[in-house]
Amino acid sequence: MKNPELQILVYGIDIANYQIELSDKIQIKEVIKTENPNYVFININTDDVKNSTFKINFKSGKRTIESYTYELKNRKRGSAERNSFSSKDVMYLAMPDRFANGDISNDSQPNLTEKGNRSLPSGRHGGDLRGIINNLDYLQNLGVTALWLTPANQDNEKKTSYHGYAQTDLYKIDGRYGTNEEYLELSRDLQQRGMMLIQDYVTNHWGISHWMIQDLPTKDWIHQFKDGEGKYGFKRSNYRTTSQFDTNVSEIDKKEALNGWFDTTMPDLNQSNPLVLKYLTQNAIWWIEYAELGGLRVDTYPYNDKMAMAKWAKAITAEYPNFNIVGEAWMYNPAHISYWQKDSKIAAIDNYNSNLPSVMDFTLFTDLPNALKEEESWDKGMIKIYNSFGNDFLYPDINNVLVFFENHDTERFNEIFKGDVRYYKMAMTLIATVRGIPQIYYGSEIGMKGDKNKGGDADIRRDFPGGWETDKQNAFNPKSQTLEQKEFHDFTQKLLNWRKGKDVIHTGKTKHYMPKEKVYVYFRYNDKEKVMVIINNNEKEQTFELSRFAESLEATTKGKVIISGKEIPVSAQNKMTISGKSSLILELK
Ligand SMILES: [Ca+2]
Ligand SMILES: [Ca+2]
Repeated sequence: MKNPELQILVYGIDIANYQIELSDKIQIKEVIKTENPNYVFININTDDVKNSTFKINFKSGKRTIESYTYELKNRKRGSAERNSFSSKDVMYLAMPDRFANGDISNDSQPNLTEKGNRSLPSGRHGGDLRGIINNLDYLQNLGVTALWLTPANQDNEKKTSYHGYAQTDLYKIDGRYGTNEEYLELSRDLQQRGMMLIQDYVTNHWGISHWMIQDLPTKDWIHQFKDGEGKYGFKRSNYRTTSQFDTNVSEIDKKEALNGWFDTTMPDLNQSNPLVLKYLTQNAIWWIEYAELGGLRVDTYPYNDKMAMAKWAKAITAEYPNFNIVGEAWMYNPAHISYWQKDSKIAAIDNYNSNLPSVMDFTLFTDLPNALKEEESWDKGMIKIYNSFGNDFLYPDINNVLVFFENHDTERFNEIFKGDVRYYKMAMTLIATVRGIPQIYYGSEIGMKGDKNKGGDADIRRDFPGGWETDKQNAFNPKSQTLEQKEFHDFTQKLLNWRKGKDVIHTGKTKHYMPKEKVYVYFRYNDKEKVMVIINNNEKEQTFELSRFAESLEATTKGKVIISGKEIPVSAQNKMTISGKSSLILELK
């Protein structure tokens, strides 16, 4: 690696009471001991290591009590330049437990507490990596190119562990999903298809059953509150992460936001402890290298120590200069979100640079369904979408922003609009043609619903139909999709596959025109191509003069309709008609 320093954590009863020696005359730079004698941290310089393995010997006087063989693998060829996700890609978010069960023999594991039980909405349903590998044709044909899985590492909490965000072993895939080798197999299968795997990384917290939480290396490994509850001083976060940059903030609010726990089973990690930060950094790099990852998605980004996270992102991107990392900064103001993107001028006011390449457009996510369902007025309805893009100047790299209308934590879009495919098509058209990286959520492409308000998180994370052998219907196979599923699916498939080759969408500029009569029009353009997008949220068919768009249309005479392929006359001298509640994408000629 570019950074030759390595910290090896050794765990064992009273291990700190022994002398430590390395074989092959490898020099130890430093041995760090903590108040817990069961841990030692050994710093070495890997440039000093000539062989692929060496021994760590633990001695008492002249006697060797214990010896461990450590393997140092070579870096994989080309790993520094591996392709990472960008605006060329479409990201598909799936939950491994809920997508497909490809191996019923791993549903329950003797060493893992929660057993497979599909009848429990928040239980383990048995989905796994094999199920995903078996359905890669489906994803590839759909037109997605990047697969974001919610955490697949071991989460051995007693219940509701299926979401994976309370990890108990950061170096091991959960046995109910498969093995580390299968995770690598999935990544390689994806790469062979020109696709990539994105890991969901959690720096803010681990599961309370994590072996290191059960025997803390240092008391300050996690945040504990003197007036908190239980053995570990639990206090819930107030979730007010604007405290990260609020110049008027009170210390108590800031402390409770950043150091409070995300949930009772998720002890809040102290990234300002250099040992914690080193562990998180080395672990992330290990996964990128081992599993040949195409990117990271970082959970609960603004809940972390921001100075430590800037170092974390810098250490990773120093090893992998093309590597993309998107942080979940779930905030409601574009200035607040843009603060977290690398080289943000907003953050520079605060003398801060996150080094984080990508963020998520949570304001568009919030505005989009409202815009489509509200009565129009001065500040309501389609104008919300127009106003949302008016904030693009705040982002240092607007093409590296995730655009989405739902994820695993939000109400399902098709639930909000009662399964009305017209709304889905308008929203999909928008996220597939505006700047940024479209991110879609499993099942919506076949019209899946789920009500978070009534059924909680489990209801927006239902099983994909056809992923289980006993399922009555299989939506993975287009031939056995219902007519309704087919309408969602075919539209998505055509749109995403069209988008694949379109530089003008990936990196082109945008020019948009304020909505009139609930019709929103924008153009994506570069030196070679021009695409016109029209979204009509009016129930009625709309006919309008194109002269208002003359500065974009220029000498255009016709346009090819995506998805039908039909050519129609389009010019600034003519009118255009678009049917109610629909969208139109035109490649202009
Ligand atoms: Ca299984
Ligand atoms: Ca925190």
